[in-house]
Amino acid sequence: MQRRMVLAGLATIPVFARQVWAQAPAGPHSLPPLPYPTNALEPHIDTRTMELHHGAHHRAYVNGLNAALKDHGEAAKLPLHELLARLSELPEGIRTAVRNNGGGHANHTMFWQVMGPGGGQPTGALKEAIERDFGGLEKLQEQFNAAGLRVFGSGWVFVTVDSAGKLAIVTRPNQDTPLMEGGRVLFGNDVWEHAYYLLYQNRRGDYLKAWWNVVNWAEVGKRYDAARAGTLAI
Ligand code: MN3
Repeated sequence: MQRRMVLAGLATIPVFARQVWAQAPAGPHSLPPLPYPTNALEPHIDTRTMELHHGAHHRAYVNGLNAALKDHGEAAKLPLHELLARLSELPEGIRTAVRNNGGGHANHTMFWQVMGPGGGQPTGALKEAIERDFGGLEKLQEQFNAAGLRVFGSGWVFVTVDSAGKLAIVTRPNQDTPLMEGGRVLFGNDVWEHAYYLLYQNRRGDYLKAWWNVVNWAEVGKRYDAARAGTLAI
């Protein structure tokens, strides 16, 4: 029964991803389960996009990262945020693979967490920080959406948080992340076409606007508290 369920899930994953999965070495990193069903973010993010994005794209980053670390025991022992902060210390032969796949693993692990079907609004210390650093949620959203639109090609738009709780909007190309400079990500949105093309086609601006409907502010608030306590990792 268990096996049949796993195979039924596989049917939704394209052949290329199944092949990567079959060849990938086990661990040390693994694909975290989605914290909600794949249809939970409808109508803003469609089920098929979620299935492919989590089950194929994110899975490929995890497998690529494990493959890169296969013969590098010391690097394989590091927690992901530390591995990414120490890219320059890695052997040149695996640095690009770890940057792309490790960054992809970290970015998507964060991305699933900061979304949810509930919506809500920022509260407490997070709400105060948004007022202080952006002049309110609407202004944050405007600046964040504009920054996301300016990313040429594939990349991410993030709100970073430092240990004092100060917030800032930054963008990064490809699967780069502020974790690579030792920074911390409060939340971020994926502006690779695979994140929105099935539902929004080339209308990235519409996707950026709609995405705010699925931000899980309770979870972002917990991440804000963790950042100030020094315990936020990914
Ligand atoms: Mn993605």
